[in-house]
Amino acid sequence: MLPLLKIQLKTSLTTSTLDTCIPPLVNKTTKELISVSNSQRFKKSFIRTKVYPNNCILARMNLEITQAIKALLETPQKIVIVPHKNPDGDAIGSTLGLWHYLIKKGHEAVIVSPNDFPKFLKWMPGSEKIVNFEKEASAAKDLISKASVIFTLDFNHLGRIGQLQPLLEEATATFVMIDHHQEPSDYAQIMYSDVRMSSTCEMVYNFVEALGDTDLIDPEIGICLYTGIMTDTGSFKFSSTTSRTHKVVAQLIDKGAKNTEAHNKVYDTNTPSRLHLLGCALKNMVILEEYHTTYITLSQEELDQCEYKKGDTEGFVNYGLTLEGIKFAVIFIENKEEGIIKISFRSEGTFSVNEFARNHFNGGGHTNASGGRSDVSMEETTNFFKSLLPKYKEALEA
Ligand SMILES: [Mn+2]
Repeated sequence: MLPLLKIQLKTSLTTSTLDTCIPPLVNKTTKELISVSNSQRFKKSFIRTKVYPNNCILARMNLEITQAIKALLETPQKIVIVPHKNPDGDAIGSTLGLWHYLIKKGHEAVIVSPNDFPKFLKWMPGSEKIVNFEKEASAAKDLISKASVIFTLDFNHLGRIGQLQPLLEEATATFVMIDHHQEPSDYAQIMYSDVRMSSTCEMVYNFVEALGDTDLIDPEIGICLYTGIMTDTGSFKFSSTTSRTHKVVAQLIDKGAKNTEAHNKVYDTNTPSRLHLLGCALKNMVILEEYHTTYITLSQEELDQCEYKKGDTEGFVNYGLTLEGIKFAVIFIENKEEGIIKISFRSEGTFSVNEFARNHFNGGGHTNASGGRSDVSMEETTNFFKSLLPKYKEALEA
């Protein structure tokens, strides 16, 4: 993989003012940019974007990135699009939205997912064409080795793609990252990384818009992007939701995305066993008022009793935050097969569960939503978790 052009948009601007601003002009053409980095081929070189005024959201893709992408996609490419392992609504929505768009533009494109995704996303147009690496390893290998461009969507480092990691590390394609997670690693030659974005789907909209192609957005692209924005913003309620998010969603509805259908198909497809599992989770909820914290545990035995299927526990962690005065909610889910406890963290306000997960549970994510893992037993894990809380007492009161 040759470093072609490193561009990173990574600033921590306020998201309180909602108007968009135009990125500053860059006085270099894409050819110049590419030749600059070609001369330093094996050096890791970032071309950083300028600092933006402190009171605006850069809602659109910056000019340098746009130029680089345009140059890259000028001729038909063999493209592989990769979401993270255990893909969620945003990962599947963004890869499918981009896939439909790239096909329309005349590229050969395919989505290779590290593993399967939940049933409540399988209605999305094109989802049946996604290549599942766990089931079709040799086809996936072949596609990745022959790709000229690899898009990685909704994750920030190659450790998030499980068994696909070594294949992507060996790939000779040009990498494009589109992602909104914090602290992205620098494997991609072109990085469209912006932690202020509500979702990768919103960024794919920006991507299509920057390339001047909003006319190509049809009901299929629209519903894919709508669904990812909807799931990643908790139906437009998380603090990452801006007026720009609503404007993008409005555009998608105008383009034919059936918004009510997306809500029904994602949220109103419970099975009795899933509701029983939710009941079990809520029964197990422990409330630590002193620390404005709640946590839920689900053992493998409890999962088995409720005929657990992938995706069944999606969203359970959020129930803790619906309690008055609770700022920090956690769910610990045992996975006997992998020998780990999978953990999801959610917070309200300024308490960073990204840092918490990073510092103590081999994970990370966003300020208000992150994940992690533990290799010891459930009891040891929750005891360790509780032992950490006094240190954060003040932060959890803020
Ligand atoms: Mn996302």
